[in-house]
Amino acid sequence: MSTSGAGLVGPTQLRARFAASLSALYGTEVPAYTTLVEVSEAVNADVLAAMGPAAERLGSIDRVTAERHGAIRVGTPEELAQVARIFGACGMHPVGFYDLREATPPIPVVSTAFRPIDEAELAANPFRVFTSLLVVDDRRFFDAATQARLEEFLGARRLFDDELLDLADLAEKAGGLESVDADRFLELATAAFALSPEPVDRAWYAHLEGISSVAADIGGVGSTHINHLTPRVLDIDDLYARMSARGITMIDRIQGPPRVDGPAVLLRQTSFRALAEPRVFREADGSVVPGSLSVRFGEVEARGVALTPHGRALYDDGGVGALPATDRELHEAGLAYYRRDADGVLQPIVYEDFLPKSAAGIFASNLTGDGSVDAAQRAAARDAHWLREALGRPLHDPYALYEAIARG
Ligand code: OOG
Ligand code: NI
Repeated sequence: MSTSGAGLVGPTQLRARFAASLSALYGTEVPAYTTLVEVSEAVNADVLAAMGPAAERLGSIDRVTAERHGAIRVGTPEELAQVARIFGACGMHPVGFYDLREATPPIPVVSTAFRPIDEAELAANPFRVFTSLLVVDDRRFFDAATQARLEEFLGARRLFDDELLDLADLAEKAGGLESVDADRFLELATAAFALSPEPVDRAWYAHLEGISSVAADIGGVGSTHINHLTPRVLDIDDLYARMSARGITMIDRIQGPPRVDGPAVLLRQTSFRALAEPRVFREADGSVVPGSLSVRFGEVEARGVALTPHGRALYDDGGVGALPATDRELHEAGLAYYRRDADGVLQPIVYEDFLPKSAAGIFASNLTGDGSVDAAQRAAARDAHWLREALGRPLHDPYALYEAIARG
C-alpha cells in the first residue's frame, strides 16, 4: 500500500473507491453490466472451488473479484492532460502507446492505459482505464471543415470542473486527501463519467457517425462517459457460454489468444453488443426530441502471463502455437516474465496491459457502420513522444515495468 500522511485517504484507497463507485454508477446506467458481474463472480467461485489455490496463480481471488478496467474517450490533448491529473490522484499512471488508426478497421484515436505500476499497488487494486484521444487533424478521417468544427466544439466544452481538478492536484501533491475532500473528489470524479442528459445535435452527430461512430461518441456530445467497465474472469469460455445461455447476445468470438492447455498468456476478451440507451436530440429546427444511441457495451476479460518483447514477437507472428506450453520453457527461453517464490517455484507475472488487435476488435464489434477512411490523405503524426508531451507526465514502457517486477 502506498503511504500517505496521517489521516489522509491515500491513492490506493482513492483508486479502489473510484473503481467501486464507477461500477455502482455503470450498474445503474447499464443493467446488463450487473448481470455480467454476477455471472463473472459465479464463474470465479466455481474455478476457485474446482482448482483451489492454483486458481490464484495469476492474482488473489480478492484482487480478481474487485478487478475492473474501464474505457473512456476524450477529444483534445488538454482533456487528456486533465484526465491524467484525476487518475494520478488515484495512483494510476499512463502506460503504453496504442495507435488504433493502424488497426483493422482503422479507428481515429491513439490510446494509453492509466494503471498502477508497482506490484503492491497492482495487488491492492489494479483498476486500469483504457483512454483514447481523437486525432482530429488526421486527413484520412476528417476533412479541413470537419477538423475546424471539431476543434471549435471540443475547445468550447469543459469535461472536468476546477473543483475536481484542484482536488486531484491536492491529492497528488499531499499523497492523499482528508476524508471529506476524498468523498467530494470521488463524487465529482464519478459524476464526470456519467452519461449526460444534455441534448445531442442530431445533424452534427450524424455527420461524424458517417466518418466513425467513435468520432461521433467523442466529438458529437458535450461530455465524456464510461464506455464500458470490464470485470475479470478466471474462465472466459465458461463465462461466454453462461451469458449466451442467459439470452445475452455476445460478439461472435473471444478476442486474443485461443484457449491453450499450457499457461494462459496475455489477455482474452469478449463483449456483448452495445445496447440502445435513451438520449435526447436537438433537431435542425431547434426542437428537442427523445431518441436513443447504442455506444456502450459490456466486456469481460481473462488475463495470463506477460510476454517479453521476444515472446510477444513470436506471438504476433505465429500466435500461441509459436510458444512452448510450459512455464519452465517459457521462462528458460526468455519468452514470458516469471519470478521464483520462496520455494523456488515459478510465479507468472500477470499481463496488465491491452492488445491493439483486440482493442480494435472490441471497438469494431460496436461500430454502427463501416465509417469512411481515405487512405490517400495524409496521416497526422502521433507517437509515444507526442503522447508524453500531451500528458505532461512520464509515459511508462510496459516492458520496463514487467522487468522491474520480475527482478523483485
Ligand atoms: C476502447 C476499446 C478497447 C479493450 O479492452 O481493448 C478496450 C473503447 O471502446 O473505448 O477497451
Ligand atoms: Ni475494454
